Amino acid sequence: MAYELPPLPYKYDSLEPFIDEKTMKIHHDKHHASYILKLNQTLKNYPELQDKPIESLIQGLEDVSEEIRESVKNNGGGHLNHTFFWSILTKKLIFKGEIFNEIDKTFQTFENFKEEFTKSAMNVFGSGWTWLVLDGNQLKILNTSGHENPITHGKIPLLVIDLWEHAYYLKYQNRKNEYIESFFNIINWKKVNELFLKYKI
Ligand code: MN3
Repeated sequence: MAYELPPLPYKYDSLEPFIDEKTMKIHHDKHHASYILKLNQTLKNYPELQDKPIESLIQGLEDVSEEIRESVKNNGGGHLNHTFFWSILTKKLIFKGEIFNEIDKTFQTFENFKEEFTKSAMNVFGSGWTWLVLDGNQLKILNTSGHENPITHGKIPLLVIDLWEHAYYLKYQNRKNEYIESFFNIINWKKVNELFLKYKI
């Protein structure tokens, strides 16, 4: 058994004009695929880890042999983060749900949330991710670097933006702020709401 690249849950051009088809194609077919390839190479001599769901592998990173832990964190994290990222993106969607009440409760207004999330994303230095997570019952915005995933630290991801340059550079070049602004047009709030309802205590 080996990890496999899951197909994108929509077409490469579905997120146009916010994320362009070419970026999606390279990002999914080349970058995401390469993390899986390297993860499988890393686990070649560890058959007991090859059948684990990717979430369990990353959640239990501390139990992974030190020899391969960094590679599992980077490449397994790359696989998990990208799979999650694709799943919370969608074509324009009108949706209302409890997650918005919780956002208002935590950040006062949606605009405040958007502002804080954007600020946090702009502060990611180098390659990383900005997340909305559930920490117990509390919504929090946090950044991780490389391909670290918050589940390693017991927090549950609800939403994420990929801030590696490969995620936006073809279309946006240095205009990272425009990419983040665009991201807010293609969030799958229905999915985020489902996760919130599933994992809130
Ligand atoms: Mn990426």
